Amino acid sequence: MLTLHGFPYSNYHNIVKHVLLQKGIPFEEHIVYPQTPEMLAVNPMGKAPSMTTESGTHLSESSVLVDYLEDAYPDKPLYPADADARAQVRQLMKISELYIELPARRLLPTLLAKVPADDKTVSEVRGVLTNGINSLNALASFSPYVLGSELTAADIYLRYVISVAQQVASAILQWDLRTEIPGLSDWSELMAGTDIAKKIDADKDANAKEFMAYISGLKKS
Ligand SMILES: N[C@@H](CCC(=O)N[C@@H](CS)C(=O)NCC(=O)O)C(=O)O
Repeated sequence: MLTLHGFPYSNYHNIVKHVLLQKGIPFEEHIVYPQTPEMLAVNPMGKAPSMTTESGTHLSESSVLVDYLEDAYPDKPLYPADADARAQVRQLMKISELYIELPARRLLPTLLAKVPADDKTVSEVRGVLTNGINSLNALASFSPYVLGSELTAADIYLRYVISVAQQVASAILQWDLRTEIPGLSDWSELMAGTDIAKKIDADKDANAKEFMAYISGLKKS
């Protein structure tokens, strides 16, 4: 059986978990934290998530895992058949990772561990995030899914990458992304209302205490 390595508080872990559940692929969830010997054994970057396929191959990088699952388990497709439309799904995933999640992630230590943020970092994050939001607004239709009438991998990817950006933006940048991104509010509700999303969110909440203990262990070491 497939094994997903990581932890339920991780947004990147939850992208892959959501895809596995959406496609109905049986898997085992192996709870393991970043940069531990166990995680480094399955992902050379030591980051969550990683996945061990049914043939025993270890793979990492959430977008690679999503692509792998689509290739290896083509039932219940999460990408359109048309090559251009498939590339548009990947484009939205890439833009939301590079220009929305990653800049916001730079301020996660401030959000989670109260590490003070310097003005230069805050200004750089705001600048990249502005470009990311403008690009998302140019590409997304939210009608009702991010790229049209069908749920795609882009919806699942965006749900978890935007969550970090929303938390960082509202807590540190005094910025409400729901007002910056027309359609985001209704789409977020639609995405949150499924049984799969509810399970993932409940698992995340249940993991919060253990994850915070892991974070405070890092601060001490
Ligand atoms: N590009 C990676 C990012 C994964 C990532 O940053 N995971 C976080 C958890 S949400 C992590 O492991 N952080 C700890 C670290 O970077 O050492 C992916 O798409 O899987």
